[in-house]
Amino acid sequence: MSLTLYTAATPNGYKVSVALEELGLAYAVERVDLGKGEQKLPDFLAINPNGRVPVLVDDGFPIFESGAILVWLAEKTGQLMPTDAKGRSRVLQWLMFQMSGIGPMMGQANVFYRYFPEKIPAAIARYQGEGRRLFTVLDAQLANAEYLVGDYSIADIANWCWVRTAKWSGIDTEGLPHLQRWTAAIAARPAAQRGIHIPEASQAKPENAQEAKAFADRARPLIELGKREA
Ligand SMILES: N[C@@H](CCC(=O)N[C@@H](CS)C(=O)NCC(=O)O)C(=O)O
Repeated sequence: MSLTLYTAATPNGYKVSVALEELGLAYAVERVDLGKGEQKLPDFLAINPNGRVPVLVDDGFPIFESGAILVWLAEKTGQLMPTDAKGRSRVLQWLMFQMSGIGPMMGQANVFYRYFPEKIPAAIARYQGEGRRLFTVLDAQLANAEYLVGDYSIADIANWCWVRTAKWSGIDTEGLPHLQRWTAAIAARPAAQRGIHIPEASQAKPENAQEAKAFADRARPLIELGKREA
């Protein structure tokens, strides 16, 4: 069995390294330089037509979309997700909640709060507000449960890898004690601690700055277009 993770120091990439560490699987890491645009090169597009990290290649079979990778790993090992239909569905529900809500909303909050060359208060408020609303949903779910669904699962890993970066998105977790307790509990897990350093963020910092600049360059024509249409 050979596993190769194509990744970068980002929340979506960390979901997979945290899961692989938790499962104790051996894997090779191929760091993708997002700043240099390596994710858009033909070789990479052959394993992910969407041109984004992470991608896991399992014995030559490529899997893209972090949620799909987590399900693959859970099903392959029989761990981090129940095997009965209802238990599996509950985990998938909270995984989809992250993939369609927490991830995109926090991602857009980061774009408008951190990177966008123009500050658009309504856009920042919209994405931070929706992020905070989704946090309250997690907090309510965690009020009566240690983890999102029964035992620690891929749903916790997916949500945690984003929620732990709330400050960077400018989203407050004050007044959400269950979410805070859960965030700290997962942060204390050795596998989670290892996973969020694969790859090491310090190596990625200059590229992140480059990535921010590249984003600003790509966004400029869209802003000009918006002005013309207004
Ligand atoms: N829904 C995808 C999102 C992947 C994604 O947005 N990856 C970002 C890093 S977190 C990326 O590769 N960005 C580089 C780019 O957009 O070119 C997943 O969960 O795998």
